[in-house]
Amino acid sequence: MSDALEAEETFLDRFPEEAKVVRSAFLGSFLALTLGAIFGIIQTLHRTGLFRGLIDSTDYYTVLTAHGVFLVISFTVFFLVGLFTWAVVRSLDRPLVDIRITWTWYVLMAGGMTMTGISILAGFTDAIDMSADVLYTFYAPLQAHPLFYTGLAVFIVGSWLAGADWFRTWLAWREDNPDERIPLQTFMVLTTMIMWYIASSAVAASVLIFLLPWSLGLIESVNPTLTRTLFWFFGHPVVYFWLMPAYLLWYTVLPSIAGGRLFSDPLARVVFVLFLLLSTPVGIHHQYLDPGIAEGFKFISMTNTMFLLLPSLLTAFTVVASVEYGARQRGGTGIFGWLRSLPWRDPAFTGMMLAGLMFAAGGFSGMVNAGMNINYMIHNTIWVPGHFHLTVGTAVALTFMAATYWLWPQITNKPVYSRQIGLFQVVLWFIGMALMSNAMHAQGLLGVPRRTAEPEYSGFDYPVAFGGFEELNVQIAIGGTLLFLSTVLFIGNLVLTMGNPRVSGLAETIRPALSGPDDAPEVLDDLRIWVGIAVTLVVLAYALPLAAIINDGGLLGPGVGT
Ligand code: HAS
Ligand code: CU
Repeated sequence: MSDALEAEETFLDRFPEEAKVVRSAFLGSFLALTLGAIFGIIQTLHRTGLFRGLIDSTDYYTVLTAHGVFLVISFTVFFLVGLFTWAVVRSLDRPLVDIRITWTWYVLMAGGMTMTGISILAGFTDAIDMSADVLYTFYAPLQAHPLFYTGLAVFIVGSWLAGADWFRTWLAWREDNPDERIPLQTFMVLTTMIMWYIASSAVAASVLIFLLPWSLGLIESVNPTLTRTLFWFFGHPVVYFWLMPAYLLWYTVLPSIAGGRLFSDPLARVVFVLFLLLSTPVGIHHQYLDPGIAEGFKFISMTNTMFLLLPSLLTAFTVVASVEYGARQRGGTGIFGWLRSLPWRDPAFTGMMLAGLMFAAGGFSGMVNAGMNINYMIHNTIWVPGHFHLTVGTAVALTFMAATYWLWPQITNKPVYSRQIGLFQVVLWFIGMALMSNAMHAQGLLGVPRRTAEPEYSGFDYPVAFGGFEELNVQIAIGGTLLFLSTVLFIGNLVLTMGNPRVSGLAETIRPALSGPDDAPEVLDDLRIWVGIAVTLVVLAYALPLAAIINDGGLLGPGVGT
C-alpha cells in the first residue's frame, strides 16, 4: 500500500464496512474496561482495611473474578480482534473475504462473553442460584456454573473463526500477489494467531472434556493437577496474545508517530517467529510449586522461559532505535538530547512510551518470577499481581488506550475531543501504576498473600511505618484510585469524541521500515516450517509431564468430588 494513498484516506473512507467491525470490537472492549475498572477500585479499597464496608468479604472473590475476566479476557481480546482486523485489512489493502463471517465471529464472541459475564455477576445475588467465583485462572478444584464455561467455549470458538477470517483474507491476497512478501502487520497477526490456536487448544480441551461435564454433573470428579497444567499450557501464551497487539503497535505505529521509521522489518519478523516458537513450552513456570510435576520438567520450562526473554529484549532495542531515528529526523542531537525532540504532547506517543518504560520494570519482575529458586519467595504473594499490572495492566492496557487516540479518528473520521485530557490521562495511569505496583511488589516481599479478602494484619492502631505493610496498603489504594480516575477520563474523553462531527483530513501515514521486508530471508515467511517447529517444541515440553500427571492421578483424578 502506498503512503500517498493512506495520507489521503482514513481507514473509514477506504473500508467503511470493516471500520464498523473495528469500532464494534473497540466498543465491546471499552465496555469491559469500564466494568473491570469499577471492580478494580472496589477491590483495591477493600484490601486497605479502611473501606471494608464496601462489600462483604465473601463477595470479594466475585469482585476479583469479575475484575480479572472483564479486563484480561474481554477488554484485551476485544481490542485485539478490532486491531487485528484493522491491521490485516490495512496492510493487505483489501477488504475481508466475507463480512458476514466477520459479523458471525463478532456475535459469537460477544454472546459468549455475555454468558460468562452473567454467570459471574449472578454471584452477587442469592436470588439466582448461579455463581462463578473461580477467578480468571479457572482451573479445578474451584467450580463454576456451566454457563461460565459454555460462554468461554463460545468466545474461544469465535476467536478461532476470527483467525480463520484473517487467514482467508491473506490467502485471497496471496493468489493475487504470489511473489510478494507478507506485509509486516499481516505477518504479525498470522504468527500470533497460530500461537493462539496451539495455546487455546489446551484450554478448550480442559473446558470441554473436564470442567464443563464436571460442572454439569456428567462426571464425578476431575484431576486438578491436569486441569491446572492444561490451563497453564494456555495461560502463559495468552499473556503474549495480549502483548503481541501492543508490540504490533510499537513496531508499526509508534515509529511513525515519532516521525521516524521502523529500524528493521526483518528483525520484527524474527521476534514474532520466536514468540510463536517459545510462548507455549514454558507454561510450567506457573507451577514451580505444584506437587506432582517432576523438578526436571520444571527446569526445562525455566530454561525455555529464559530463552523467551530474547524477543522482548530485541524489541526493546528495535523500538527504542526506531524512536531515536525519528527524533534525529526531527532535529534531535546528543547522546540523550534527542529525547527532547520527541512529540511528548501527543497522548498516543507518550502513552506508548510510558507503557514501554513500565514494561522494562515488568519484564524485570518477570525474570525474578521465572527463576525456579527465587520464585519460591514470591509465588502466591501480591508480588505477582504487581508483576502483571505492569505487563498486561500497563504495557498492554496503556498502549491500547494510547493507540486509541491515534486509531479512533481513523475509524470514525472524528477528531479526539481533547488531546490535553488524553495526555493527562496516560500520565495519570503511569503515576497510579508506579505507586500501586511498586507497593504490591514490596508487600509481596514481606510475604503478603495475593487473592485474599482478609490479609490478617493489624489496623491503624500503631504508628504507620514508611515501607511497612499499612503504608504500602495506602500506596496501593492511592495508586488504584488514580488508575480508576484515569479510566474515567479515558472513557469520558471517548464518549465526548463520539459527539464530535465527522471531518476530513485526519488520515495518518505509516511509513515503511528503514530495512524493508526484502532484506528478510524468505524462509521467515514460510509459516508451515514455524508451525512444525512450534508443535514439536510443545510436544517435547508437555508430552511427558502430561503422561506422568495422568498416570499418577488418573484422567478424572483421584476422586475430588463435585
Ligand atoms: Fe508474567 C505470572 C514470567 C511477561 C502476565 N505473568 C504472570 C501472571 C500474569 C502475567 C497475568 O516465570 C499471573 C498469573 C496468575 O494469575 O497466576 N512474565 C514472565 C516472564 C516474562 C513475562 C519471564 N507476564 C509477561 C507479560 C504478561 C505477563 C508480557 C502480560 C501481558 N510471569 C512469569 C512467571 C509467572 C508470571 C514465572 C508466575 C509467577 C508465579 O509464581 O505465580 C517475560 O516475557 C518478560 C520479558 C520482558 C522484558 C522487557 C523488555 C522491555 C521492553 C521495553 C522497551 C521500551 C520502550 C520504551 C518501547 C525483558 C520491550 C522506552 C522508553 C523510553 C523513555 C526510552
Ligand atoms: Cu508465564
